[in-house]
Parts: sequence; structure tokens; C-alpha cells
Amino acid sequence: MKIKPYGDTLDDGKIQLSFTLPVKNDAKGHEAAKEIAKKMGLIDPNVVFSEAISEGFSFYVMYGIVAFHIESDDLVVEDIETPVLTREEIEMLIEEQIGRDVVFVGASTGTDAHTVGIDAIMNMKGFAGHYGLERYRNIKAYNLGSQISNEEFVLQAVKLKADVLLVSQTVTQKDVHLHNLVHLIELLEAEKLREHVIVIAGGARITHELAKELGYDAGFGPKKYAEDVASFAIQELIHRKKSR
Ligand code: B12
Repeated sequence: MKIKPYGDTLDDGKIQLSFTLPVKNDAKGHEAAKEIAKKMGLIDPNVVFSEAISEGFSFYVMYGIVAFHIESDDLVVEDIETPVLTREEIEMLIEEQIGRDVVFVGASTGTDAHTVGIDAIMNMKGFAGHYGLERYRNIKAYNLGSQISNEEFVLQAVKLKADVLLVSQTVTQKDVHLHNLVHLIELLEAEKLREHVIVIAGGARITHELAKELGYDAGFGPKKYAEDVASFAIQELIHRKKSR
């Protein structure tokens, strides 16, 4: 199916974008913003909002029109294929097919101090009405907190006999999350542990596709909860157990 963005009427191509510029918020700043939008290929760009954000810096919201369509049927997206189960179904699956508690060890690693995401997945009370992993009868969930170095994380994973590692990365400035996520995989490989654990990344800018590219088994972003993560991890554990 051919699709394009729209604003007022279907297929009108209207698009909104926002950015900041290192210039004053004046007529010249507006012209600079328009010029940038034109160079991006937008037709008839105009500034609909602008604000000075500090001396010599300004923020712009622009409207413009894109001329092209894309073919949505041609898109190939790597996504998690295992079905999402309820907490009760997951507990039953562990009981029947694994027969012991499954150990999840999680942390916000590197310099990252954001804990809310990993807490949402792991802590008893969970997030947005979805209980966290600590609530699952036969899951042992160890949440190590934030700013845990990859070295410490691996050490604890070994000590706690982790089946599944959960890594949260929120700050993406200068691609720090990519370097840190890759470093963890390199460490696991160096310690010959990689194939013995399921490694899952998560955070606001993490997609399954990105996580796979970086050497992870899966990745989860916003609007994902403990049952999404546990469903994947437990079914993957069972799959690996069967194919050994
Ligand atoms: C709260 C907050 C903070 C708090 C964190 C407190 C705490 N205890 O966590 C404090 C004040 C410490 C903070 C600090 C900073 N922050 Co801050 N922070 C936020 C804020 C407002 C909310 C983040 C949050 O809690 N979201 C709610 C959770 C539930 O969402 P989530 O993390 O996406 O989690 C969900 C999914 O992503 C997923 N998930 C997350 N982790 C994992 C892990 C696994 C394994 C899985 C499966 C899933 C999963 O599941 C969750 C539930 O669905 C955001 C802005 C925003 N509104 O998002 C900025 C934001 C994340 N912070 C930002 C920045 C820049 C910083 C600082 C660098 C600021 C500074 N200059 O000092 C520092 C960094 C400190 C550090 N060393 O990490 C930027 C990041 C920009 C970027 N792209 O890098 C944001 C986006 C703000 C912004 N617009 O600029 N921050």
C-alpha cells in the first residue's frame, strides 16, 4: 500500500518537525530554519512556532509538505515472534517445561542512572497495571539498580547463576548506549558466557532490530511490560533446552 504523511486531508503530505539552531530567534533565524527544511526536501516550509532557548540559541517547529509516497508492503521489520502470554501462563510454562525457578538479573548499566525503566519490568508492583517479574511465582528477579559497570554486572550474573540478563539503557547521547551495550556482549563472549544466557536490552530508544544488530537476543522499548519480556525469555529458554 502506498502511504504518505497527512495533516488536513489524506495524502496531502503535511509533516511537522522540530529542531534547535545555534542562532538568535529573529527573522534571520526563521529564514535559516526554512532553508534547512527546504534542503531536507520539504515543499512550502513555514515556521509555526519559535522560541529563544538561551542566548544565541532558538527552537523551531515547522510545517512542510513531502512529495513522495512509500510502499508499506515492501517494509521488512525484525520483530519478536513469540506470543505474549499472561503471568499465569508463564508461571505454568516454567513449572511444566523448566521445572525450577528461572533467574533474571537486571540493571541499568554503565553511567546510566535511570532506574524507572528497569524497575517497571522487574519490581513487584510493576508499571501501568502490569506486575513486574518479582511477582512471578517461579522467577527469581535480582534488580541490581543503576550505574552498574559491565564488569560488575557479569560478576553478579555468574554469582547468581543468571538464566536471563536484562540491561536498561536510557541515555543515548553521543551513542553511549551503543558502546556500552556492545561492550557487555564482548565481555560475555570473552568470558565464554554469551551462549549460556539470554541477553535482553531495553529502554526508550531500544528496538528489537537494534538489539539484534548489537548481538542481543531481544530488545524492548516503550509500552513493553514484564509479561512481554518474560514471554520471550521463557519460550526462548525452552526452545534452547529442546534443541540442545
Ligand atoms: C526521570 C528522568 C531522569 C532522572 C532519573 C531518576 C531515576 N531514578 O531513574 C534523573 C534526574 C536522575 C535523570 C538524569 C539524567 N537524564 Co533523564 N530523564 C528522566 C525522564 C524525565 C523520565 C525517564 C523515565 O523514568 N521514564 C519512564 C520509564 C518507565 O520509561 P522507560 O525508561 O522508557 O522504560 C520503559 C521501556 O523503555 C522499557 N525498558 C526500559 N528499560 C528496560 C530494560 C529492559 C531489560 C527491558 C526489557 C525493557 C526496558 O520498559 C519500560 C516500561 O515500558 C526522561 C524524559 C522522559 N519524559 O522520558 C529524561 C531523559 C531520559 N533524561 C535525559 C538526560 C539527557 C539526562 C541527563 C544526561 C541530564 C544531565 N545533563 O544530567 C542525566 C543522566 C544521568 C545519568 N548518568 O544517567 C534525556 C535523554 C536524552 C537522550 N536521548 O539521551 C531524557 C529523554 C530527557 C530529554 N528529553 O532530554 N533523568
